Amino acid sequence: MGAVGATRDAFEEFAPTLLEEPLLTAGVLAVLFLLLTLGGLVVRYLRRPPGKRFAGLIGKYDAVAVLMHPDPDPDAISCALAVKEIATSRGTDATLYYSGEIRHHENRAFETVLDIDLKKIKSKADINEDEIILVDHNRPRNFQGAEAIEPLAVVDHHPGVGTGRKFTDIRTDYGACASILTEYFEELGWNPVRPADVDEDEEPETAEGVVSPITATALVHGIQSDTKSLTKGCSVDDFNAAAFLYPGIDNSKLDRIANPDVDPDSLDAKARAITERDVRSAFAVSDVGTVSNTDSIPQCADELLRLEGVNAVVVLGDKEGEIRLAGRSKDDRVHMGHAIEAVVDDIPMGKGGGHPQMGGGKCSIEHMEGLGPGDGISRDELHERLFAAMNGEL
Ligand SMILES: [Mn+2]
Repeated sequence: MGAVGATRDAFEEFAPTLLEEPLLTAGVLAVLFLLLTLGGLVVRYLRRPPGKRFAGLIGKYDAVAVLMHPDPDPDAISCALAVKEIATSRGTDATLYYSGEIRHHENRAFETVLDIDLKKIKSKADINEDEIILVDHNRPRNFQGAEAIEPLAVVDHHPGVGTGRKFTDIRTDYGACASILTEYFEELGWNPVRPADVDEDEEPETAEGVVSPITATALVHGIQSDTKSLTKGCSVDDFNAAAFLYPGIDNSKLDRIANPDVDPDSLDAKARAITERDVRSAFAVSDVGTVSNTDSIPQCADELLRLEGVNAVVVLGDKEGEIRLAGRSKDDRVHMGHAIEAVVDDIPMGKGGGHPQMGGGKCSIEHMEGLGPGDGISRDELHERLFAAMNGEL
């Protein structure tokens, strides 16, 4: 007799008992039904899309802090806005924090045109809430007490090992973190609303199920600015997210934040960067002299990198006794962050660093000229050292 036969025998022995005891039968069926239902619920719970898990988690708290990375950009700011909108719909207060500066005139235009309330912090003690959600970065950095923070949740598209205690969603194939938050809205069943449909007095951002035009416009700009208008480093998900948000875009506001007016001083600095450029083979250095707005220095570097045949560029300028350097490289031989670091390393209090394609640094003119232990270097020598660093000679 095989195993099947044995099972059948056992069933035949058990079945009559079941038939004789209707109460027992009902009991067994009820328990079975309960187990199946519970199992189904658990499976459904585990399979909930991240947007629903994220919203459910935030809803458990009275208040959360949303932390952007230092010197937040449109992607980070728009993500923070989206988290706030989700939190508000769940009755949770959300306060948006950043460290550093809101730099670049595009980012400041973003903040003012969209009338966003962001709180600047210098240390962990400036954050009032116990629970912290990180957007567009996965490890808090660049302020006092940053390392001690154990975030509740992390939503990001950068590589890294930072995680949230209860929720982590890092998608490195996405061009913008804003695309991830946009998907959360989709998963929650929310839809963008046409700007004309919104009554200005009515605080639309609290309406559940509706992505406000401010947030939709911000997210689109976040996607555009992190992907060079969907031309660089983006995936189909970024295109889909932009398409989803499209009906909610406030076109005039998007135009104002994407193409802000340029101040005359920045335009002058750009002109000097172009005319004063020193190009040697594939590298360029340009000294724009004294500037009123240091944001113009990296913009000059971006502009010069567009010059045919130039693969790496450093622009320097000064403001209030401090020299700022901004470098860009599309040359695999030049790690721009390391190059600038090597140049300012010998100057007391000099700071430099960055990524392979993008680097920056600063040093005080006083220290450069030799207050410190070294003999000091002149501005012309600094200029020469930049070429040496790009050539890998430092
Ligand atoms: Mn980003």
